[in-house]
Amino acid sequence: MNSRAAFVLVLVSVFVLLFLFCSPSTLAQESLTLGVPVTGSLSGSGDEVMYSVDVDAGQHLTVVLDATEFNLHKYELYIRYGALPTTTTYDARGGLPDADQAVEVPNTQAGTYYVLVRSYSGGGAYSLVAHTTGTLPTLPVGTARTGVLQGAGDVKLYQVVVPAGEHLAVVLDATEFNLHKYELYIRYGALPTTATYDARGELPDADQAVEVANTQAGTYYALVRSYSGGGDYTIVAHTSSTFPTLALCGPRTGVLQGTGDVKFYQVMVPADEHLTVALDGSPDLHIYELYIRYGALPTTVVYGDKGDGTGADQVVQVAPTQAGTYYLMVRSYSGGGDYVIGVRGFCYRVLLPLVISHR
Ligand SMILES: [Ca+2]
Ligand SMILES: [Ca+2]
Ligand SMILES: [Ca+2]
Repeated sequence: MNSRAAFVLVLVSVFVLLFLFCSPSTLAQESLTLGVPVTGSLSGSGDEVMYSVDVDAGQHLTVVLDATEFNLHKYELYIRYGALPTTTTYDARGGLPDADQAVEVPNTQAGTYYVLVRSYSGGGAYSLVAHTTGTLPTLPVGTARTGVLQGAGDVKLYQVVVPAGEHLAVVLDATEFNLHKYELYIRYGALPTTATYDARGELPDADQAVEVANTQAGTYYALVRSYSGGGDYTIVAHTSSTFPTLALCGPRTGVLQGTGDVKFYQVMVPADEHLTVALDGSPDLHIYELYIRYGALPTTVVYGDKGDGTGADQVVQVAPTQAGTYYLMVRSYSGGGDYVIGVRGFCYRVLLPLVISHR
């Protein structure tokens, strides 16, 4: 073999080896077990890690990437059935702006899906988990769950299963740092993103609520995101049967943790009444707010009436009422403490004549 032929042979060998090493089909894949997170890390821009997950047919498969540091880096997440995805060939890709991502396959084929985790910019540690409906975190109606947002850009996902025709409300209550800014999105049948959703919370701080006035039967997905800051929270899904209710007779007590904290109530009334709801807060030098709205949760900008007291005590009124449900929001503008909230006068005017007339 002359030196020229030897050189060509070496060159060909190098290309074959390079092809074998760099071809995606030879990238090592860690296999994911449904519901079991694995940890990994991206070393920097362009770094890629491949995973595989085996599923049965007809599942709603969700793969969730949760950067455990540097949530504001930009990562990408791709999924593909039966073959390795690339940045240009895939079945689905994550649609969130930062590091935390999720992809889903609404109706799986039986077999193996391949998942590509990629850094668009930056690197750091993450956890990755594949879920089907049986393992994705669930909000059972009426039962609060606790969670943590690590900091700006961190994302958590939940599913809520409801029958048709319910008024669904998902309430996020930061249990610390109420003045951080959190976001809450909801979507029917598919994961919401910050750009694609059915409804989003509109309160200015951490505490948020989203609602669906008249549900479809099936699964809603809720996305909690930190716009800035992090901390502990509780999250709960309510339908009208579990939403905190103000009785027409008898007040309720509650607590505002501090500035920015929010609590909600519903009150059901007949038509053509004069509804007065009074908040007696303490200490009186704190400033609390009270909002009321018919048929939907009030926000700080959309409401039927707002109390105009100068301290912790507030009153809202509606006259004449529409038949149905009014929603109340108690909010701390400054400070925190105990309060009593109740419907004023209704017991006497509505229920006493009923009692008398039945004698
Ligand atoms: Ca994260
Ligand atoms: Ca709160
Ligand atoms: Ca008071």
